[in-house]
Amino acid sequence: METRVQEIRRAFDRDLAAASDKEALAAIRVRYLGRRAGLLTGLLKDLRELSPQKRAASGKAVNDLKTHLERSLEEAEARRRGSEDAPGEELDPTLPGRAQRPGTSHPITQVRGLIEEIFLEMGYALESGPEIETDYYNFEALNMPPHHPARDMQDTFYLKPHPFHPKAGLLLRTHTSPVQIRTLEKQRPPVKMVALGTVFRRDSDVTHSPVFHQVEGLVVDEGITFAHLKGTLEHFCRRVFERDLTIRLRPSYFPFVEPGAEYDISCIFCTGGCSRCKGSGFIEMGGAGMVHPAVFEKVGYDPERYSGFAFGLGIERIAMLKHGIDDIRLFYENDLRFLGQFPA
Ligand code: FA5
Repeated sequence: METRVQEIRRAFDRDLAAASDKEALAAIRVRYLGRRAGLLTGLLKDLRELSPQKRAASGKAVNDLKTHLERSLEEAEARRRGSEDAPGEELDPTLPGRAQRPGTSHPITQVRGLIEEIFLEMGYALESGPEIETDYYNFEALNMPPHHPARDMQDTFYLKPHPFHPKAGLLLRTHTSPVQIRTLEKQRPPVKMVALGTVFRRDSDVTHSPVFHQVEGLVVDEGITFAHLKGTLEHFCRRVFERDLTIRLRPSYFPFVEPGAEYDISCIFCTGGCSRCKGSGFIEMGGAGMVHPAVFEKVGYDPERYSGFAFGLGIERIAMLKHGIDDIRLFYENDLRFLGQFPA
């Protein structure tokens, strides 16, 4: 029996080494492991007919052979499958390629681009300022001296003095209004500028984020009036929301404008009151007003000669209204299921 086992093993190894394709391997499986007439099946049958002592002696050899046959065949079949899948072996050039989804710009970047475009059309210049600001530009030059209660509305992140910025009192700007001061310092009227950029506040809920984006507008010249402000806001809001709407100005307080106002647009979602306008028919947009004489004095302009208007608004707010988004955090989660809905 042991001699037969060895013969079968040698023959199997020879056959397996010579097998070059799937069919040859299948034939070997039938020849050696086939249920009815396989050589191993034959051996097992013969084993059953041996006396108990002889069966015990030959049983181990037959079992080892069985393990060898099964394992070697499985390995050979796996190798063949692997080489079939290898690149270049059976390339089908007619298969369609995997589509690459083109990237798009972030919805905030898209809305920012649209806002810039509208103001450039109106002849505004684009200005910018640093995101790490001094207390002077962020508050003091805007008529908010230390301990002014209006500072409480814009709590922010303060930087400790550091070798790279040794001056005390540096902070992350809370609004884009410091760019008003920087622009008025560097040029003389007529001034007609917008500044768009990132701002920071200690603020967080479904409509407020600690990092967000604002637009600042400033026009200064002789003879600028509140009517210019209203007309500008109305034209801008109609362009950005692509529809006819009206502007409503409500008296409000910002220390750097006088008179100051908050401006609303007639609701873009309804005609008679809905949850988005809280039944009022108007939606809040931002703050605005006429440049305060104290600001002109800080930058050395004669408030008797020059007048101007300024306004500010949040880019996220515009994007949320334009796209009907209720939760500001969606903009920053980088979820492609959300971002993919804004093809550029
Ligand atoms: C200001 O920041 C003033 N600098 C605006 C201004 C400019 C007034 C020029 C007068 C003249 P306010 O704090 O209201 O104002 O912010 C303006 C807009 O920024 C708000 O209407 C809102 O849309 C947006 N905003 C404010 N805080 C947040 C926040 N945490 N997250 C997202 N958007 C915000």
